Formats: sequence, C-alpha cells, structure tokens
Amino acid sequence: MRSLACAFVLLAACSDDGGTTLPDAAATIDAPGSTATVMEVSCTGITPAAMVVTTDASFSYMPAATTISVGQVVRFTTSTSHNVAPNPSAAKTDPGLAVGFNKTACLKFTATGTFGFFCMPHGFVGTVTVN
Ligand SMILES: [Cu+2]
Repeated sequence: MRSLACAFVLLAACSDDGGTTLPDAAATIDAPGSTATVMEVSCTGITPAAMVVTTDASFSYMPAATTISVGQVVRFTTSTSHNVAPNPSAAKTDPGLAVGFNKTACLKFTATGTFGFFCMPHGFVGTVTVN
C-alpha cells in the first residue's frame, strides 16, 4: 500500500528512508475545506451508522439499499472479485463513492440524496440514501 499511497502524493517524496513521515494520501485529498460530498475517512475510532458488505459468493451488496443521516459514515467491505464504483446510470452519485477490491473503507456522506454505486465487473448496484 505504501507505493500506491505515494503515487497519490509525490513520486519524488517516496524514498523509504524510514525517517520521513509522509502525509496519508486520503488525509491529503480530504483536507479540511474539501467540498467533496462523499469522502473516505479513517475507520479507526468511529462507529459507522451502517455497513455494506459484498462477498465473493454474494454477487450483491448486503444490504442493497442503506439509509443514513447527513454527516454519517457507511463502512464498506468488498471482496476480491467485487468493488464499489460511482454508478453512471444512477440519478445521483459521487466520485468519492469508490472502494477497491478486497478492502474495508469508511465513507462519510456530507450531502443529502440517494447515491448510486455499482460493481464494475458485474454490474450489480446499491444505494445510500442520505436524509
Ligand atoms: Cu462484482
């Protein structure tokens, strides 16, 4: 993960000399003042308002529809074969509504609406409705 994170920051700043503390890529992207509607936050120390899970065997999101209040966090857990990506066919989505394969990520929603996402390889869909 270090090399991936470094790619988001500065290639030139990625020497692994052990003495440099690089800022976390997600923290940089979601710095205070960011206008992002859906942003990844650390799962550490928080209790998500809802959880969405997909497993290799499921070929669906469980649950497919989630409802939260604005400002709350949804924890997504994906598997090796399924991911989460903004659904271009949905009435509303957000570039930040994205979780890679085989990951656990906490996404904070800071605007109301029904946000659509889908699994890129398989096309099954899910929504988070923010009230
Ligand atoms: Cu899939």
